[in-house]
Amino acid sequence: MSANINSIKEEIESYLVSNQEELEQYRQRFIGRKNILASLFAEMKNIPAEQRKEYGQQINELKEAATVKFQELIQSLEDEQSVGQEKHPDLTLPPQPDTLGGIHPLSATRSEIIRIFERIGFNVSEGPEIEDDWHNFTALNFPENHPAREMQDTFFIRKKPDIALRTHTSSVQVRVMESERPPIRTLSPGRVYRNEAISARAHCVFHQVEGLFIDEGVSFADLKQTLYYFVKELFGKQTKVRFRPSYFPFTEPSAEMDITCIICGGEGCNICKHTGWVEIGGAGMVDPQVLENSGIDSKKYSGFAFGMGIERITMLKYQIRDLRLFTENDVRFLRQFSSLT
Ligand code: 2U9
Repeated sequence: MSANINSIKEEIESYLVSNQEELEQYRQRFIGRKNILASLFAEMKNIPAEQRKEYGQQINELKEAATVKFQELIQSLEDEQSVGQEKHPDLTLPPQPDTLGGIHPLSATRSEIIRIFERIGFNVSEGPEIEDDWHNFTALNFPENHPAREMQDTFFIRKKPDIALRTHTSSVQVRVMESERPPIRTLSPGRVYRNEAISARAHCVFHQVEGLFIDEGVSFADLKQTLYYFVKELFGKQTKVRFRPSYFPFTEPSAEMDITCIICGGEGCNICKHTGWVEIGGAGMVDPQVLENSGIDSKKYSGFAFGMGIERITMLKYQIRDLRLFTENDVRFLRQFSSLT
């Protein structure tokens, strides 16, 4: 009988399966209801009493070994299936292209504007988005009762002394004027905040780029020539520029800047509301008081400044009709700009 037990033990130890069917055969033979071990248990009554205990122990060990082996066989089949998949990839399949991210259209426009101004000697300056009253308003000649200082126009973080989210990047340029001496030729791109309802044409968070040029003898002619150069570089040689008189607290004289509609070339279309012109920003000669506020001698130095919204420029350049697309992160929109640098 011991020989029989040993041969079953060997059979269990050396058992191999290569599919589910063979696994099921093993289960029926060693684990199932009418398994081979059950017949060994049935033999118990024929075993002499003095050997019965040892015999019982041997069959119990056999039963335990059969169960352990069953788990091992299940595992080996699973391993074989997954290893098989790794080992034998289908080399005839076309490669899966990697999906690469792209430059956001606002970043691309920002970089392009910076590159254009860097070519004529401007550097880039950055500053805090949370500003004090001095740098955002007072140094820039905003009177005490100016509407921009109202809660409905500006996001205040604290009142008295006022701390707010900057409403323009002019605050960065005030900081440059305070810390550097002319000549100053600087560009300040960045995020700004205004308390406005979100729509297709307005947002409470948007991006500006402002420029400041201060030196001896800077004139309105320099302002015009610089912006002519910029517009032709960004929108093409054929684009024309016009200035309309305007008012800002920080510049005098001040102007708003239009370009010939880049869609219809000035003929008149929906984009330019049939006027042939579209507004792209504002500009002016820095008010002498603003220079003095930052410790620059306005008798010796003069300067010009300009500002534009990066969203607006990007919308014109790529004919985007809804500002909200910039922040929705819809890949169907973003993929259209995947070639930008
Ligand atoms: C200093 C002095 C003057 C920056 C300027 C504008 C005109 C202007 C708007 C365009 C569209 C803001 O984004 S927008 O709403 N900006 O019209 N900005 S002059 O003038 C300065 C800046 C700094 C020290």
